[in-house]
Amino acid sequence: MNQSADDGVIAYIGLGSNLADPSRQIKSARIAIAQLAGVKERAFSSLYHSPPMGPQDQPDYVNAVMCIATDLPPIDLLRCLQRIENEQGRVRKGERWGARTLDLDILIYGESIIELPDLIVPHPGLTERAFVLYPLHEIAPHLSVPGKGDITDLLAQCPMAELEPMD
Ligand code: A4P
Ligand code: MG
Repeated sequence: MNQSADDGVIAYIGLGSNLADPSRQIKSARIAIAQLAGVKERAFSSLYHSPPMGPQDQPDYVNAVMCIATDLPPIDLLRCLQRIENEQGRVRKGERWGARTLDLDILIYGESIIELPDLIVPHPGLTERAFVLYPLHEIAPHLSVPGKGDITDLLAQCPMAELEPMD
């Protein structure tokens, strides 16, 4: 169901946090995203816990995926998500894959394949990351990821490893 809908385009957002009470950060971000003008929440996955990908000297992460219907163009949606990251205390230190209070990635935007300097969609990490694929599959088990294939096939090639659903 990644076609357009009455309320706009169906998009999927990846949420991640590993600082300052990560579960609370994810829940606050969910509310902030759902309150954006031009955005309606369609589904929200369970929260998932996992060890950090990248530098290991940082806390474990909490991740989730949200499905929205939106009439915001993709770049406007990105700017809104970056504003929410900043409002929740995100500090960019320039370290790749470093610790953060909140990371919001546009995973999928309808059928679009976008390759702009500031925005690549579908998100390039999507196919390798268990902490993205499993929550995405939970809320969209029949999804076809533009240019990448069916979510079930992607999931079959990505071990769950240490990813754990939280209560
Ligand atoms: N950007 C390009 N495409 C997109 C998109 N589809 N969605 C640009 C959002 N942003 C996109 O992002 C850097 C730039 O990516 C932005 O300026 C935007 O224009 P950023 O959020 O400032 O920096 P970042 O998040 O540190 O970089 P990056 O490469 O996006 O990091 P990732 O890939 O998000 O990885 N381990 C676990 N277990 N769980 C995690 O969630 N996350 C990371 C961060 C590392 N390890 C993790 C997790
Ligand atoms: Mg990011």
